[in-house]
Amino acid sequence: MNKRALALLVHGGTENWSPERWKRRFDEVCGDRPVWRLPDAALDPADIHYAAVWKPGQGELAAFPNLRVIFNLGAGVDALTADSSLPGVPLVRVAVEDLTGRMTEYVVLHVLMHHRQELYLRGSQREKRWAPKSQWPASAISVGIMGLGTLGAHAAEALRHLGFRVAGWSRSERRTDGVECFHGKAQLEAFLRRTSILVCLLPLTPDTRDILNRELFAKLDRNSPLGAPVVINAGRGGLQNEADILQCLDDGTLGSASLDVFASEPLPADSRFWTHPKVVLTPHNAADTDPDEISKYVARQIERFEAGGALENVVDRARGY
Ligand code: NDP
Ligand code: OXD
Repeated sequence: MNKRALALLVHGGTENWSPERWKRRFDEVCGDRPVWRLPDAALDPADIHYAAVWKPGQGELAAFPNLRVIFNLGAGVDALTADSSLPGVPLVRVAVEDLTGRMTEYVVLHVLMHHRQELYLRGSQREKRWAPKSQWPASAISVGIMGLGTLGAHAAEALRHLGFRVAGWSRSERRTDGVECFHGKAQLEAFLRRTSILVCLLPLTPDTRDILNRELFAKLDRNSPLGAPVVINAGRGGLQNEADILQCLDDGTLGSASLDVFASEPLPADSRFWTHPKVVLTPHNAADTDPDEISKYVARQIERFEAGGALENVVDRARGY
């Protein structure tokens, strides 16, 4: 009997999300399992038992009557949970060492960039100005990470080893060595009051949408050597109120920001974020999901599932992440 087929729906539009590249990798790791890159007019939708997807169109997955499992090819599933016709089968997300390590690199890079006054120093270099300002130690800076899950907990550990005072905020109570842990709405203000560099690694859900807004920024610590606080968002664009960020950078409520994600991606050419002197912008590449690693991860999970084993990293649909 033919192995149950897998449909590949990849709509990222960037080099890492080249559908041809993902198809080649899935063909290699799936052996004799048919892998269909969609759209393909020759496909009978009833043959599809598994779907591996990145930003599928609304309703695309509902076309497969025999679907057993959906594998999201990234960590965040907001593009899927937004689809009201999403089949009620298990939805598996990515939570692997490779992706986690990449996000920690991004977080450490950007925390250090603001802590070590890189925006000022690059400006000095452009102007051939030899004028170092005094530099404080990492221990003078309190970093607060919103989201203490797979990514947040790992980044917290790396920052702690560099000497930063690290706290985290989650939905439920968490304990992480050397990290001051806060949870729930009731503890959010205390978490913000002690935070001078805020890192956001939350998933986008109805509870977290627009959470990064003026009211929240106004509660951050302004008494650190940085002066005005810094925001780093690598979660999702929908977590941030973009008009508030721009206004807060302009009026000094925020000192600077690193933004990897935006409400509209690709970021429109007329966005002020592109040229804002206090913004360090990256094009949603804080942590790429690697086709080599993730195709193997999906193939392994399918083999285990067909052998009667449990799927890993299944999304809790009620929580939305
Ligand atoms: P996890 O599900 O492992 O962790 C999510 C964390 O957020 C948990 O600590 C969770 O709390 C917390 N959280 C969720 N909702 C709330 C809430 N309402 N209030 C307080 N805390 C909340 O996710 P990951 O760490 O794997 O990934 C996080 C996000 O990072 C992804 O959803 C994705 O959007 C983004 N991402 C971005 C990438 C990029 O390149 N820019 C790459 C990869 C991911 P609790 O611990 O109690 O469950
Ligand atoms: C992800 C992403 O969620 O790359 O994995 O944004």
